[in-house]
This record gives sequence, C-alpha cells and structure tokens, in this order.
Amino acid sequence: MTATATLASRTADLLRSLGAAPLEADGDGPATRSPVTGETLGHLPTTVSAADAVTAAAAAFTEWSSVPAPVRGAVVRELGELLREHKSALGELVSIEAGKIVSEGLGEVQEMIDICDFGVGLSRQLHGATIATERPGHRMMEQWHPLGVVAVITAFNFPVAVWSWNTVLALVAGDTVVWKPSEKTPVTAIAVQALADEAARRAGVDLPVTQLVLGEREAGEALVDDPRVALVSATGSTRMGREVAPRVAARFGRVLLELGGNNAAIVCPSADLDLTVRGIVFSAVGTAGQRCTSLRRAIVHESVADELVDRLAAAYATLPIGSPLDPDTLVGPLIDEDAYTAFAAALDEARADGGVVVTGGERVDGPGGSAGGVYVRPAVVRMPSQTAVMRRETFGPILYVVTYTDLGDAIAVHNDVPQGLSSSIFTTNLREAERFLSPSGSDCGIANVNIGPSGAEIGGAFGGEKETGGGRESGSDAWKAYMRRTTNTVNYSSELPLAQGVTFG
Ligand code: UN1
Repeated sequence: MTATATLASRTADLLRSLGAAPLEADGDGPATRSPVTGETLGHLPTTVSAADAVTAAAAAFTEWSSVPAPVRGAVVRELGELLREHKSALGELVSIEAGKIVSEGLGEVQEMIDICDFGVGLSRQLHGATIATERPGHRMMEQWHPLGVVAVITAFNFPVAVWSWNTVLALVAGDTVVWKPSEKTPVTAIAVQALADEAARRAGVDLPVTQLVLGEREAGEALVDDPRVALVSATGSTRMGREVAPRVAARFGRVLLELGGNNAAIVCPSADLDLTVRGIVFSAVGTAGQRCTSLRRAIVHESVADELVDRLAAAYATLPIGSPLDPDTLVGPLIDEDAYTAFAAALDEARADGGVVVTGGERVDGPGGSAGGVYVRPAVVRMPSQTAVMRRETFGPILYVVTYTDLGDAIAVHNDVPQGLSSSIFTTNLREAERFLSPSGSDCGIANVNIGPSGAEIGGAFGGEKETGGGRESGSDAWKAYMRRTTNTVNYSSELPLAQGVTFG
C-alpha cells in the first residue's frame, strides 16, 4: 500500500470512529489535502449554506436562550466526555490535517476538554453585580443575558481548539453557533461537528445549537455581513481582521478578533539559560512556528547573547524534522507552499538587512519525498537591529535575535511592533520581571515570566492588543463577550425620587 492510500484510508477510519461520514474518494466537492505528504484525503461533502445555517441558528436561539444556563451546561459536559473518549482519534486527525506532531495534536484536544470542564462550572456562575444606588428604596443590578447567533471563524493552526473556546462559552451563554473553519482544515471540523451533534443528542437537546458551514471566503463573508449574527469571533491574519471589523461595525454587530502576533522574549543577564533555551526552543519551533503565540523575536542582553545563540544553534541541530505522525518528530510540516514562499522571502529580506542566518532555513524532504509536504529546518537569524521584516508576522519557524544593553531600550524594541498578543521575559531578577509586567512593560495581552509566549492555559483570558485585535477568548471573564448586559433599577418604595436630584413637577 502506498503512503497516499494509507493516509486517506486512515482518515476515513478516524472519521468513522468519531461518528462522521468518511470523505468521498471521488466527488463534486473540493478535494482536501494533508500537509504531511501533500496527498489528497478525499472530497468534501456539501454542508448547509451560511444563510440557511443562520436562519436555523436564529430560530434555535429563541428556545435555547430560555433553557436555564446550568441545563445548557449539560451539552458541554457531554462534549467533554466525548472528547475524552475520542482524544487519540481526534488528535491523530489534527496531526494528519494540520501537520501537528502527535503530542501537540493531543494537546489541542486536551485544550478542548479543559474548556469543556471550565464551561460546565461556568454554567452555574454567570453572575451579575448588585450596585449601590443613590436613591432610597431602590435596588440596582446587572444581569447577563444570551446574545444571539455567534459566527465562529477559525484558522488552520488550531483547527479544533479555537472552535471549542468560542463554542463552549457561547453555548453556556445561551447563544447558538455557526462555524466556518479554515478551508485548509475542513476534516477535523467535520469530526468535531459530529461530536457536538452527538453531545447535544445525549443531553436531550433537539435544536441546531451548533452548525458547520464549509466553504471559501464567500461563506465567511455571508456570516460577517448577516445582521442576524450578533457576534463574529474570528481568528486569523490581521489582513482578514481589517476586512471583517469594519463590515461588522457597519451593521453595529460585535466582533471578537484574534489576529496576528509577533511575540518576543527578553533575555536578561540573570536568566537561567538552561530553562531559557528550553523555553525558547519550544515556543519558536513548536507547531513549526505556526502558532499565533509562536516566539519570533529574542531581545537578548549583550552579555549573554553569544552563549545563548550558540546553545540555541546546538539545540536546533538535534531537532527531529519529519512526519508529525512519527512520535519522535518535533518539527512537522508547514501548512502549504505559500507558507514556504513567505518563510523563504522573510529569510532573504533578513539577509538583505544584514541578518546572519546562524542555523536552519533550508528546505528538506519529508515523508512524501520532495514532491509532497513542505518541511524546513527552523532558522535562527542574528539581526543588526529590529528591521521591517522583524516587525511583520511570518507564520513559520524563524527566530530573530537582537541584542540590548539597557532594559528600558529592550522593552521599547519589544513593544515597537504593530502586534500585541503574547510576550515573555527570562530573568531571575525580581525588579526586571515586575517592570516587564507593569504598565510601562510589555504592551501585550499576555505577558509571562520564565515561560515562552506560547502554550497558554485555557483558564486565563486569551488575546491581545493593537493589530492582534483586542478580543479575549477562553477563561477568566471572557464569557461576557458572548452575552449582553442589562442594567436594572427596581423601585420598591412608594416614592419616585429621580436620579441626580432632579425634580420634575
Ligand atoms: C493560536 O495560535 O491561534 O497559547 C492559539 C497557545 C495555545 C493557543 C494558540 N494555547 O499557544
């Protein structure tokens, strides 16, 4: 049997085991491929159109929003159970379709399980405040009510977890969801939708509370422009967000944007270099540099830069690159040829700017040979300063290194990029760490100490500032984005005192 036949038939088996129909070997629908070998996995089925999905979601919302939140939580509990049961199958499918190594494919499903656990608890904690009023015999409070139909637009790099962060909160909040996944990762979406349908069935919910719309750009645009969609939660490039935000704003809808990152680590003289090297390698190389939280810039004190770069080069030299399905691999493929073009162009530009590629940057053969799958050696590039290429997000494993002498300058360089997602400092000096976390430190939504910028837990709010889009998903009080707040004032007296001391008649 050829490798091609193996991956396509493995995908069919996995889909069946997850309760979904296998893809068609021949069909009218578009073909979809695996980045592991570049081979076709099959042809996609036709799903409901965006407009019809929104119609069904809007109708379902009227009923679903009246179901008590702790009862809504039952769907999420069932989903969490199903994900536990099917973790290895779904994780493997993520590896086949998105090219993540085994451990990261499983980790992504674990993130889904974690947010389900969070969501079940949250379903009993959707609380509003009681606020002191200035009027006697009055009570003022706020309540959080379901918002409406939520469109979830996801990217290829976290093809299932990002859906779950949004959908779990939306379901608990009493919203209904229409999902438009990346064109590059429809198969995992089909599998997850089958699990979500089964979860609803097990919870006794006979409403289309979650739906899947497969399609190209037009499908996403239809959701963005539909006035019945109350919230558009979109993960992807800044370019995409720049188009989505004004269109949704034009109809006074809400957006939750998770766009590009250009995440950095400042490495201080006191840093524990053993830990720093491990933290940097995981963040810069994990998922082949294709996380929005991937580490792209190291801003290193001049006294430790040479040693750190030598140690990074040594660590990079031993990285196993190859099929993400091989449990020993640490670096899987880039998603497609376009990703390689951007990777190579960024390296050329860095060299033209005076950068020196210390290690990596070459294209290598993967399991599909030179014909299929895009594999590269992760690169470390020493730059003379933070030039334009460093200020751009290139979705691949390139780590740029610049040096600093003064921490204030390092923080200025750190913040001098258009994006503001995640950040980190490696130091054992309390003053340096606290300064980085302070208002005059990192300007990102996520700031870490002695941890790289990637691999956030679901319990915290996830998202960033500036061109990252300002949205927050996942933990903490991110659920509020999926609900509408009402402020209620109740007069239980027999007088009618007016606010601000106004007298009227
Ligand atoms: C993304 O890359 O779109 O913090 C999300 C992380 C993951 C999520 C990344 N928990 O790296």
